[in-house]
Amino acid sequence: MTGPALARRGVRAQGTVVAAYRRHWAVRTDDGSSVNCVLKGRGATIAAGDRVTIAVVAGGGVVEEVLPRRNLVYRSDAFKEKLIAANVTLVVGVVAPDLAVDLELLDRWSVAAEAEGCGFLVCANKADHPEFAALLPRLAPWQRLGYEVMPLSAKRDVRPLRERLLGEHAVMVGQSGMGKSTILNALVPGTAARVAEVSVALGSGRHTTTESSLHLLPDDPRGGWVVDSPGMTQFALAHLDPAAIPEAFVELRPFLGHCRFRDCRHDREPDCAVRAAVERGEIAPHRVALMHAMIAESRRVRDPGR
Ligand SMILES: Nc1nc2c(ncn2[C@@H]2O[C@H](COP(=O)(O)OP(=O)(O)O)[C@@H](O)[C@H]2O)c(=O)[nH]1
Ligand SMILES: [Mg+2]
Ligand SMILES: [Zn+2]
Repeated sequence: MTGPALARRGVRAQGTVVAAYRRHWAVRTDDGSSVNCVLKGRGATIAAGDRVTIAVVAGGGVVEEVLPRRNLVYRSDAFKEKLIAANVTLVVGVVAPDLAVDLELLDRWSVAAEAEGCGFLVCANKADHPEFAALLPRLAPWQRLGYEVMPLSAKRDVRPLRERLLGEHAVMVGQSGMGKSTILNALVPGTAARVAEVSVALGSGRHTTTESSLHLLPDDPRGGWVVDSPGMTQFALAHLDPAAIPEAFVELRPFLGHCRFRDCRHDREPDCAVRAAVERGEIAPHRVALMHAMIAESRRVRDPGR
């Protein structure tokens, strides 16, 4: 335990989970102490960003209660769930010009953000890179959907992103190598050292970003924070309710409820408002194809016999 005095033994405190490793959680109490905690009882889901009540005991703390959360951003397929963060207000998808960007991930991140009631921002990093000019036009479709695409050079100046993140509870997602850790280090100096310290304290013994970690934005009176998540090559959202998935595609919303059949799957039904919009060129066909694929993923997990 480090930091100011309030978190003395026997004292109860509220705080925010900043890192998780197996059955251990690093909690930052509201008075600024860092306490390495275990859970009382079993079975609770706890993610970075969760608000918890802890009791301080010899050598650390015990999580007594996870306070109600506004949302939980996580990935899931038929085999595993990977928690990313709780109480999120903004998902930041990081891409860069020097690696092969899987653009389907951008759609999936935007769907995850919409499904959890968050904003979505595309951060186009490495603006100083010679190939950057070729990346921006590829991101235009997300701009047309209404999402902000922010060019950034983490190596030169992260201030535009910092301004945008003030007061937000943000998670950065992206493939490995896009620059998430570099961005975070520039936003919150000393991050790499702190991640290493926490991972040693929690017994992971690894100094890499294998789990999500939460970092307070310095000098933000509104208490903004950013979560760095491990690099990912897939982003499955099998836990989403199939019926809620179309709503998470922003451009479909104006058409939902206007099909002939109330339970229209927007597939082969006659008088489908969504398909009509695709045919008029108002909706990109690949987004509707992804919607169908995500609904199928979700159904397979709910009913593996299908
Ligand atoms: N040219 C350039 N390189 C960057 C920038 N940001 C990160 N990088 C480099 O990209 C590589 C991957 O960065 P890292 O932060 O580890 O990516 P992560 O896997 O997403 O966390 C490193 O070699 C960084 O130095 C940038 O703005 N410009
Ligand atoms: Mg990283
Ligand atoms: Zn329809």
